[in-house]
Amino acid sequence: LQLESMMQSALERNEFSVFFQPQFDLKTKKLLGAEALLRWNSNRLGPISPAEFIPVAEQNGYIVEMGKFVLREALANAQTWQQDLPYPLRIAINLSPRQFRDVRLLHDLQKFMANNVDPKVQIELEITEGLLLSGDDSVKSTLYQLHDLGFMLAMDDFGTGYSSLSYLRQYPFDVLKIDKSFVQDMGHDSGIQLVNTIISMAHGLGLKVVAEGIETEEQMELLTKLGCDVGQGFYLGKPMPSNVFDELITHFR
Ligand code: G
Ligand code: G
Ligand code: MN
Ligand code: NA
Repeated sequence: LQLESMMQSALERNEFSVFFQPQFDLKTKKLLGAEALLRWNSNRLGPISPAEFIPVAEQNGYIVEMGKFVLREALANAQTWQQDLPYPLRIAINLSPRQFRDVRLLHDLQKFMANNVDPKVQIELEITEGLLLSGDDSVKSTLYQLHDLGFMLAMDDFGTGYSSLSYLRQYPFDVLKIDKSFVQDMGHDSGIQLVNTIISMAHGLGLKVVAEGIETEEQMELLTKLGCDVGQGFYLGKPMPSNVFDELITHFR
């Protein structure tokens, strides 16, 4: 209840910011882009985790305003970064179910896309499995419309919900993000086999694979050997403020 009332004024007080966690091509080691992650540093309570405040914002609908803020910040930075890069930069943005179902979503994203002056920048929308469970036709139709508008679509936290890989065939996903729990289970042979199977099946369905939660060199090397396309995790880079990402970009131009 306290969070809820504080949230209303937090945007105006500039308590929110967007951090960027780098994603790397595991074969070439090139910086591909970043996942945008919302951060809240409350004047009263200090840093509050999105795991805590996002569910509240989903409940009261405030997530829609927050989402626009994230998109605005992410696109403004991406345009600047793209000017320094000889290849397309990809920025991933999380969409929670409430945002996805909001009637204004398509219109807002379309507007942002039109103002995104550098068409090289690719925007990837991360969606969780839970959204697909409803089997709702409007979800499918929205996914196709977003894809037609030029957004890339990623299935986030894959494996933590109930959907299967074959189920993904019905939707226009470009990317599958293996949940960090699977990466952390690669200490066992059975864990490695599981990740291997997910990667092969995803590739069979024409999806690129991003592994998240890479915390060690061993995990990165195993995933590279298994043919995983993209890596993300504390070992490769923590979520960082945009001015720190500015610095990272300079090594790849
Ligand atoms: O960055 P961190 O691991 O603390 O994020 C915790 C959770 O909050 C993750 O599930 C992540 O997807 C979600 N999250 C972070 N930023 C955003 C955002 O901008 N929008 C939405 N909808 N979820 C976010
Ligand atoms: O649900 P989603 O995948 O969007 O959540 C991303 C979350 O994972 C962010 O909160 C981010 O801070 C966190 N994260 C990113 N890299 C790592 C990692 O290597 N290890 C762990 N434990 N968490 C990570
Ligand atoms: Mn995510
Ligand atoms: Na995830």
